[in-house]
Amino acid sequence: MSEAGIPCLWMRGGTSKGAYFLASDLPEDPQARDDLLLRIMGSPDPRQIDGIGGADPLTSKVAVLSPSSREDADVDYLFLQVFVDRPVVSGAQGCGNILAGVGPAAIERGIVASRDGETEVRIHMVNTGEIAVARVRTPADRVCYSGDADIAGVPGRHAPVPLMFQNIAGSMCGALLPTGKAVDVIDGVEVTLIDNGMPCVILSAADFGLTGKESPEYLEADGALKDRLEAIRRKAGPLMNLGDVENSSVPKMTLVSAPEQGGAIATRSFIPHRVHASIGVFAAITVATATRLPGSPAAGFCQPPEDGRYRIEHPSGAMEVFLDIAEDGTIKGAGNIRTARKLFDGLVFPRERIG
Ligand code: NQM
Repeated sequence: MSEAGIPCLWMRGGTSKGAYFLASDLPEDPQARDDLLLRIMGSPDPRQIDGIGGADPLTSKVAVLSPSSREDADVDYLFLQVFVDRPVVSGAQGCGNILAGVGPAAIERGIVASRDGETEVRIHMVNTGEIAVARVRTPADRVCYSGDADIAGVPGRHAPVPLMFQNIAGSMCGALLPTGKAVDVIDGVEVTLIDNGMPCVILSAADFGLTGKESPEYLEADGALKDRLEAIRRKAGPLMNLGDVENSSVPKMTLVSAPEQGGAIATRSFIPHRVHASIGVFAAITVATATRLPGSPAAGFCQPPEDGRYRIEHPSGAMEVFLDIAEDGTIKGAGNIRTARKLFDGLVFPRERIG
């Protein structure tokens, strides 16, 4: 017998797309929930043909929302990455792009009351335990998705959703530099193992014989490169306090090189097996942070911008992230502007269990 439809908001958050659910509409047991999400997305299957996933890690994402369990937040947001071609659902990372849709979705679903004009939504990011503050346009108390903000990787202009974060260092690794060093050497390659919101391994593209400006398709077709990066990633996992990362979406592998569009640095990000069409929000903040570490493969490309605005170049343009830097050089906070859009609101019908 087919299962009943489950209320689901399908939204674009930044340069990603995902299914936004109320926790109360999903099974409480994590294993039953993950099994259901795999069937909803159509995983494991490289085409996700029998589900709503878009056959790409950037469009196979889930946000689970509930009224906040914390006094200092309005909504709890659990991010889940549904792997496309493996039966894996991982909560080992947050996602700043899907985060952009959380404020609007929380208002749409009545978790957060809107205010006439603009509504500030304090979001408890359950994966990392940190708080994000989003500002959502709400003229006449309704979420407004149209506006003038333009983000690289998304056609057209939309209402801006400014996001601010504090104390995101060591979000998953326990410390900004989990090995205590700005540079480690793995398999003979100099790397920076760093987490300012997203666990990332920063590597110089030149160390792999690359310019760092190659297209995602070109990089994905290079099996030898992918094998080398995956070998380094597996060794980096335990060093970053992430344990065995075989079935984990972190750490991300970010190749860096000199900027060529006036930005701070150029990037190509393996997330961790496919190459990102642009770059994740927390990943960009983490790369910007790495540019400040003497000796890092990310250092030396840019003069630190005086206003703290770092443009991180990526395959579809550049993402600007803001670092709020204290006088002693520590990073107090970070921010970014995203856009989001409600694409579909309805019931989703999961595929039946196979076998
Ligand atoms: O780093 C993709 C995305 C992301 C993550 C990924 C993200 C972030 O672009 O904050 O947004 O790295 O898997 O959605």
